[in-house]
Amino acid sequence: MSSVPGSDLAALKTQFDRDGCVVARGMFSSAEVAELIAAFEGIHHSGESEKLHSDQITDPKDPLTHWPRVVHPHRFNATARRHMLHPAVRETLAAFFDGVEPLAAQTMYYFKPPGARGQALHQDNLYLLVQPGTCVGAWTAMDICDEQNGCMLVVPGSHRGNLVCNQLDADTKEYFNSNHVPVPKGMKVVPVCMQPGDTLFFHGNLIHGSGPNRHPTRFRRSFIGHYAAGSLKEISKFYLPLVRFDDAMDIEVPAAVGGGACGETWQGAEH
Ligand SMILES: O=C(O)CCC(=O)C(=O)O
Repeated sequence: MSSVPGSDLAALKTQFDRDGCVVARGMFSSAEVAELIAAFEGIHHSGESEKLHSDQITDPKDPLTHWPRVVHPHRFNATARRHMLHPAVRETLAAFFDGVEPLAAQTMYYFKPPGARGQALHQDNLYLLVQPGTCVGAWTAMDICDEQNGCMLVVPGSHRGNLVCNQLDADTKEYFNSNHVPVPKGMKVVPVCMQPGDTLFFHGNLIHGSGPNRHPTRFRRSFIGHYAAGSLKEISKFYLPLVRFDDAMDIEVPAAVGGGACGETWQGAEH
């Protein structure tokens, strides 16, 4: 029996192949969402996330200085690791990878408090450098996510294009990253409204990001995993070791060298 709640895997795959992204509703139960929220409140209050985050935002007036995203929590927190290896996520990814077992490469947790900047449009494969194939993100909402609190923004169909190396400057008042990928001609940016427990799956070449959280009181918390098909031959060293879904052993593959399609600038970078 499928572990994917109420979802038709074939329909999810059809939409994923067509648009480069799809929302699976209710992937995580409300108990699982509550468990993740409690674990990350604990990590936040322990001060660990400020030591571990990688963005180096230090302006005391910036909400992200006080609520930095947590990078790679599966490496030190058992709840994050267990949810990274969620059975319904595994089953969905295996369908997207045409039956090849997925491996986990990364986790992140964004608190995105009121007033926080968003993340300008980007493509994850530029950073993960998965070869052959692609990485896939599984982004699970902990809160109601809408345009007011900075929901995810996607450009459906953009996964069919190449990685865009010539990026533009992003408005750093609105976004915490400094570059953005322009929207290809004829394509549109679409907001993805989600309920707690819904998971957005997205292809590594999909252009995506999020706007600022303009809501006066609501956080926009999310738990994110990045994955690749087990047939991959290399990935950026920042994402090694990879983790099998049975958690029996970590997997090493060669680290990508040369920075992929966009050259050295991106080598080993994180996103
Ligand atoms: O959560 C966000 O605002 C952006 C996350 C993202 O772009 C990603 O996980 O690749």
